Amino acid sequence: MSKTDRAELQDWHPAQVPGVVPTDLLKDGLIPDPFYRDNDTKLQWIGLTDWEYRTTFQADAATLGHDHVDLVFEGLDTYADVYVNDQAVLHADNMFRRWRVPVKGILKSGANTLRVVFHSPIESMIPKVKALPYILPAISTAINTGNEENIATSPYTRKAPYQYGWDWGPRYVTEGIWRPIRVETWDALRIENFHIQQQTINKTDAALSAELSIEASRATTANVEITYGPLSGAAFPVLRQSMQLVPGVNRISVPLHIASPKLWYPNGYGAQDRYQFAAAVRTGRDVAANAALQTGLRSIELRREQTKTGKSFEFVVNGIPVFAKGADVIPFDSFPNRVTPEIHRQILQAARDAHMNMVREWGGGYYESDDFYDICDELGILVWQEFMFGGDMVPGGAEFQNSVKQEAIDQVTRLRDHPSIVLWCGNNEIETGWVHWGDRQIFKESVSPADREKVWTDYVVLFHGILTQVVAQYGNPVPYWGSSPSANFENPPDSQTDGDMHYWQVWHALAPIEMYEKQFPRFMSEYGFQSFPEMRTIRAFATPEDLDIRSATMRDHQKNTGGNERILSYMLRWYPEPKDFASFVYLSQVLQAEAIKVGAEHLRRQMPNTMGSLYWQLNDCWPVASWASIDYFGRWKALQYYAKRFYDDVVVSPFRHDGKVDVFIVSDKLQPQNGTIHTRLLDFSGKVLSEKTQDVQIPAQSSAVYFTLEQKELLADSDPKKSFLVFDLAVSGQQVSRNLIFFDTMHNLDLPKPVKIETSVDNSNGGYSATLRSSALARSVFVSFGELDVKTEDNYFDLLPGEAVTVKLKTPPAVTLDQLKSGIQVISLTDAFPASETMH
Ligand code: BMA
Repeated sequence: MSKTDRAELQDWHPAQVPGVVPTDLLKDGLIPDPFYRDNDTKLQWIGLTDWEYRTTFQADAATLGHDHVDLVFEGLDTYADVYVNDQAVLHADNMFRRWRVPVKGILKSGANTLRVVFHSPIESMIPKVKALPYILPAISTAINTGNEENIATSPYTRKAPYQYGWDWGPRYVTEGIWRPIRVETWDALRIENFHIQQQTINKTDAALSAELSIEASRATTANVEITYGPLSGAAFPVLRQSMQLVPGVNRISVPLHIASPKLWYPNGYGAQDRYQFAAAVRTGRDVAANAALQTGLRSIELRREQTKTGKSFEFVVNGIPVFAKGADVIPFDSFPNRVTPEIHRQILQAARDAHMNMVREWGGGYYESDDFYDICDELGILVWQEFMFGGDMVPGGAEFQNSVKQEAIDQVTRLRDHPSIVLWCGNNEIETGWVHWGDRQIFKESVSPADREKVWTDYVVLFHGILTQVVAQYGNPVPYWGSSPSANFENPPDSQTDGDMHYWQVWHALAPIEMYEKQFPRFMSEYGFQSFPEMRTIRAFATPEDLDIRSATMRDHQKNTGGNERILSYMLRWYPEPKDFASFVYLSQVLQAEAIKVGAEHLRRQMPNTMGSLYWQLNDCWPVASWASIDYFGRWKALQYYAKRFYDDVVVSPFRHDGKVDVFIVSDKLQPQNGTIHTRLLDFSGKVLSEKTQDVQIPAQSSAVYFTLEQKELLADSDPKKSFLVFDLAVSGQQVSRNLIFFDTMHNLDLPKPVKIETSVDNSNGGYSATLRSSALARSVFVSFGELDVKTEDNYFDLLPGEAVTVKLKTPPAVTLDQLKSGIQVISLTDAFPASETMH
């Protein structure tokens, strides 16, 4: 199956379709685990090799009896020559396109051969790129300095950009039949596409049209029947329309109305009602073709209106401005064929559980499989969908531009009936890169003014011409946005007054975490902070001697140069040095969660000036130190638990600055609420130093300061190193949000140490739970169960002195109470520091 000198690969080996070569090599025992230790650095030859797939398949008389027999490829990765019975039928050159090849004349009854020859995307492109007058700046040259001949081929190849290496992912340039192949037969006609166009949607009426493209092989009269109804329930009306088909593609539009429709809402704003639609095309009495889909009915607007402070940037769904709470999503695996619907569901459910209502599908990966969007539809997670351009400049030329245009049509028509998709965005960071990045500056200076102009023109043609037009024509109507971040050329990208913004001074430029509170963007689509995945995850790729941030393995599982040291350097600004590697790992998660909490709560407090907070990043594509809040194995980091709290619909968010504390409440609720804020100043053993209770009326969708505490007055008789504030917000007698304020960083406080946490595990009310109690303040309490796969309902929380917290546990069926009792481990913040620390 390969053209390589490796002896073990001169034979044919079984391959899985859909799949890619590395996962077959792994399955067939020909390579070690690509994620183990630094194996990724040793397996680069796979992407430098040509590979061949072959199979035989049977065609029976019934198949061959049809007028048309097509081979349909849902995705070929990437440069592929396809042969049927040794006849060339297709040359593919874009991973994101779907291909349909008529093969009736080539197939014979009985056994037929199919051969797909993949050419290394790197090796085959290098000579072509070398022959160009200039080489475009790319992400992968910046990251992979050891790149073959150091030539970036990625800008010229329509293939998942992250596979060339990213600052959170290994370089695995895959090849293979990565999406399904099938044989499709048809006679007089086939439905090429079925789509429900949402014209105008409101609570009284949904004005829709059923749009059909029908490919006919001969002139004939057809009757189109459209049936529709709620997803769960009987289908109601049938609409019939007859039409005269001509050979070729015929389009028909059948208008329809649904009175008092049940609308689809994002998570937190209402239910996710959906409808089903079916189309049947009859010639005479026979159904010649049919198709079905389901969708949700909703109106969508990207509102950008002049305001006092610039221009707004907010998503308005069914007339409701939605504060977007969420995170950026990257591919779920370096090898896309390993991602199952269960993995998507697990992580999207975690997003919903953390009160997220939006994910941004970042442009450096691949267009997700249908199940991803089905789950987003079901869970009410809005999708900011990018075209797959991750940061490389783009070439021009008709061939490349047509390929992207076709790719965009394929993907937009595949995905346009998903109500969750509310934005198509041209690319990630190409515009801001061109304006702001050092490597682009060097490039600009290295080429002629005419070439520089051409590179920019090629950018504008693609992202403000071709893609704008594809989305307008096929997009259902969903708004288009040229680049993230940008201000649609009305302002420079990364503006604080217009468009969306990525903020990376915290982290990449080592700015203080508190700088998050000095940003006032209209919509923050990226900001992030790294941490390590938990020890169980690390042990899956590292040996005991690797457990050091400077080891080759731990450096390899950190793709952002200097990232491990960066975590440590930030850590030492707030905390004492952790006592060992496991403590460092734990503390890195606490630090990340605390940092993003500062940013997220600040952004929410700026509502409605700011209308979105998407932190970088939700997930990982392999086990690694990264900005993710959920690791590769689906395990929640501290940040995911924190997100559940800081993204809750109603939060109390005290903001300490300039010697005072402004006590905000932020509410995303559509109804006003009455509540009370209970404020306590406590010492670390739980003694109440002062307290007050205030009734509050919380308007719908609001952020406001309810009162301000002067630190001087408040702490008149108390030691700021030994006391802290607790804010508890209750609505209708129910506790809904808690927040703590300390008066210094953790390493300057006299935190109690060691803290003894009493723990019991019980089996009551039909499930396991753990109850924790401490006589002194215990911060960032982390409950784990060794190698047992136990999911805790909450974790990394603060345990107030004397207060009992019960956490529900989710375990695999075989786990017993005794195992839980002997496996439970509980640590809190000060356990991470050496015993000799001055804390007491
Ligand atoms: C962002 C993203 C990614 C990158 C991340 C972390 O700007 O768009 O390109 O992984 O930064 O550096």
